[in-house]
Amino acid sequence: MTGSGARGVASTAPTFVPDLYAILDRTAAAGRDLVPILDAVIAGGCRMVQLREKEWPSGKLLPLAERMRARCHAAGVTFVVNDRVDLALVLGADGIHLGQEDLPPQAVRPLLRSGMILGVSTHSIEQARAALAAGADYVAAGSIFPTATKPGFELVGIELIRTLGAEMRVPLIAIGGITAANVRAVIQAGADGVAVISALCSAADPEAETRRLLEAIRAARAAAQ
Ligand code: TZP
Ligand code: MG
Repeated sequence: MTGSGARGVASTAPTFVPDLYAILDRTAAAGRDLVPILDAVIAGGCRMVQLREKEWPSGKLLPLAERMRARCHAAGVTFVVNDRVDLALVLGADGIHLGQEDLPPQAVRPLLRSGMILGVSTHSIEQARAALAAGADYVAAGSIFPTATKPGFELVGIELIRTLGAEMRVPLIAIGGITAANVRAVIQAGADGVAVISALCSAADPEAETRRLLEAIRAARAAAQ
């Protein structure tokens, strides 16, 4: 369990705090260097970061990923790689995040270092249950709200969080269109945390935005107690 009282990953993984999960993506950052954004979200108090890259091949991504991993580890921040199991292993990342069209979690788990976090993106009750049964350490569910990061992507709505919050035994992370203005409703619906791309990557001041999101999450939790 984490200090927040939310469900926590019961593995030997390094710090895993499922409150604010910052997903850093070059496209969402409009080509801005991700390293200063990473430094800003860490300075703002974020404890878990994912590198998401849909365009660059892994060889091109490696130097940036190594810099990001080193900074996360120096700060005690959990560092997860999206999609690319090979890169996560080469880097010694803390975890890997898989989508519905990536390699299945059952196939990937045996490749991972002991204690490595395996997260899975889901878009329905059935997918979330399957991810749990496959041994996911956390389940992400979305898109909760409309988002430019995945335009036209199926909206699952906050109702899915309400349903899954009652039955997931691992941290439930809401994703999709989440901002400081709407995060309260998502946490109150039962999410342990939220994953955020554009609200952080496109923020003029990602450190201040991180603080705003964390404050809103903590306020929502406090109100729910
Ligand atoms: N999966 C479901 S919605 C989404 C992903 C990766 C995009 C979330 O991005 P944003 O910018 O935080 O809405
Ligand atoms: Mg994927």
